Amino acid sequence: MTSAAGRFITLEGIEGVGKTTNVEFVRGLLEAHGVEVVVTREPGGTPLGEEVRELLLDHRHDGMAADTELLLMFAARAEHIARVIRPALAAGRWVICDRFTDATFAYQGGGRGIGFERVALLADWVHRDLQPDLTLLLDLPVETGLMRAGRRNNADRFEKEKLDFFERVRDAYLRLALQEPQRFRVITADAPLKHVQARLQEVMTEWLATRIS
Ligand code: T5A
Repeated sequence: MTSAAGRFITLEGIEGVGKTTNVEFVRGLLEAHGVEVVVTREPGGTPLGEEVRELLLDHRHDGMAADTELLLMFAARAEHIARVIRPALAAGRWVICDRFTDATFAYQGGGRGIGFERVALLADWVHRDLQPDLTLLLDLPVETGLMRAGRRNNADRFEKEKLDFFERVRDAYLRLALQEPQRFRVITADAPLKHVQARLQEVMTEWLATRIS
């Protein structure tokens, strides 16, 4: 079974919600429908983007100006769109991306306090008509997410932020979901993994029913 055109699916949420874990689960669901899938991530997804990611996450750059951070996110994204996302979609592949521009609205717009308007200006410049077809927003309380993420060593520059930063990020994500209910599906991630994945499967099955023939 194949689709006529590529589709663009993103996973979003604060640290530790389970995006990376569930990207693979969603890939499996799509491949079971015969869909050819490209899995990628932001910041990153290209050699240049992965180098920008290192700059963004590295503690050597603690205190980076919020605008620098914002522009680096979009610089990596411009490369990612040109080299990976648009070519894959044009070839009829489906793209699953671990974070995209909603993360910039949430982290830089909400968390850093830049606001949605300036992020929207850059989004319009960098990718105009390109929007995810579906965004799976995994949501849970900030403390739970940070506890899960904190099981790893070497917290990066973002993971060292304080609780109120992540509360603003979570709040921004939930506002985005309210603004675009057609595109977003909010999945409660504060549950055992098998429950989260059962819900993801339900949501994906319903969404795919109208998109794959
Ligand atoms: N960023 C990114 C911006 O500020 N602006 C932007 O525009 C973009 C694109 C790096 C950082 O960049 C920032 C946001 C980030 O701070 P990242 O590496 O994608 O981005 O993000 P992280 O959130 O740091 O990735 P994490 O790995 O912390 O979170 P995930 O991917 O959501 O979580 P995952 O899957 O690694 O799971 C974390 C742990 O929880 C367990 C897993 O096994 C793992 O140990 N887990 C569960 N445990 C119990 N129950 C469940 N249901 C579980 N699901 C997963």
